[in-house]
Amino acid sequence: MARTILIINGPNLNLLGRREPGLYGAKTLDDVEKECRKTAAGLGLEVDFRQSNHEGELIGWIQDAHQRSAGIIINPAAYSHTSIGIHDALRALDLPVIEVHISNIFARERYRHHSHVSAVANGVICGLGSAGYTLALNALNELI
Ligand code: CA2
Repeated sequence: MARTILIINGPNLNLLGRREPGLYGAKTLDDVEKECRKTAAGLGLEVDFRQSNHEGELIGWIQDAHQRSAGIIINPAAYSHTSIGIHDALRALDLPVIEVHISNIFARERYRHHSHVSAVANGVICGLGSAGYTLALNALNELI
């Protein structure tokens, strides 16, 4: 069985570390990817790390995941709160899914309190900064 974890990042996460460090921390998305690769190597996992600002592209990656991935870590960013399409794509996929948010979405605006992804995720990690990604890798390692 494939031991590759697909890590998907949604819109504007390419700006990590460059804007709003008080909210999202000082690490760039490249730094997060490096941390994920290091943790994955220790667990004997491969990582396929991606970011897109386009909902349809994210949905395409989710649809294709069953061919080459053992599980998904997804930070859907703003699409968490709006996208039935991402919810449906994850629901149709028979792979474990962990949803990650860098910030604590429940301590923020009301419109961030609900995520359409959470109902189709095996687990949700939020508010722990970029450590959420490596915690999710450890959790997925137990699930796959
Ligand atoms: O806390 C998270 O990880 C979020 O998924 C981040 C999203 C936000 O819409 C969610 O409610 C919570 C925003 C990602 C935008 O990232 C930026 C990073 C730096 C500067 C500007 C935006």
